Amino acid sequence: MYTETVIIIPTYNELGNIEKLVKLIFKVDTDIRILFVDDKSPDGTGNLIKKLQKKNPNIYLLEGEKKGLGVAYKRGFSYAIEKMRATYIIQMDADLSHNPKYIKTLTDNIKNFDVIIGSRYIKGGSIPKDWGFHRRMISNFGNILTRLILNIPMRDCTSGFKIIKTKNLPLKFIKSIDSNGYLFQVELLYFLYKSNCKIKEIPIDFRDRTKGTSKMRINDILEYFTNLFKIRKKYQ
Ligand SMILES: Nc1nc2c(ncn2[C@@H]2O[C@H](COP(=O)(O)OP(=O)(O)OP(=O)(O)O)[C@@H](O)[C@H]2O)c(=O)[nH]1
Ligand SMILES: [Mg+2]
Repeated sequence: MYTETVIIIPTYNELGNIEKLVKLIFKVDTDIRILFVDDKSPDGTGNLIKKLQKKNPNIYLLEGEKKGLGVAYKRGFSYAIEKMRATYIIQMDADLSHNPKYIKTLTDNIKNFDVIIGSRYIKGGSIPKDWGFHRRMISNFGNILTRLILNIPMRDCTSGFKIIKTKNLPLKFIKSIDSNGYLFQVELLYFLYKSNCKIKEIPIDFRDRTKGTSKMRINDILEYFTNLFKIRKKYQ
């Protein structure tokens, strides 16, 4: 089986968001494949996805134990590359923070690049107006520090909304990723940058989730800063 584009969506307790998300994605592109990676969500997200699969063969589901976002993504990437033979992978959150309308912008722009990032921090992009001081600081400061420590030009290094040409993603690299949370995005991006990929950022308006709760905890933030230097060393 060969597939043009696979959207990988990790889910943990996203029951309230899945139906709307799927509907909006297929409104943008009827041929696209969606690969959900669900970690046995207690709220029954997996069962809902199985129900939707019966109506639409373009929906795929990988289930596993909860070991964090990075591990879930690794499973999804391996499957999309090895089993589905995807040419492009799109990464996207399930909570409707990433407006599916940008899928078209990503697929339109990838032709002449290796990676297109949906970016909150370039001109035309935005974060929610009601984000409190703390959240703004963590996200802004986190991105600035990441750029400085890794010496990379990208403005939004932690974005979870991007498209990647899979020819730039050897399975050996995917299996070697050891970052979780936001850091998964950074390690992936740093590897691609170090492999001389052509990377472009396009502006997105990032919205806050309205349903479900955030899974990011203080541990993730701590892990983030202690591990930036490890990543730099790993790919130098
Ligand atoms: N499979 C899997 N998915 C996860 C895990 N942790 C988070 N996710 C999913 O990854 C995506 C991003 O997580 P979010 O909780 O939205 O994190 P965030 O965007 O930083 O925080 P909020 O939007 O404020 O909730 C969502 O689709 C989550 O359901 C996990 O351990 N396993
Ligand atoms: Mg979110």
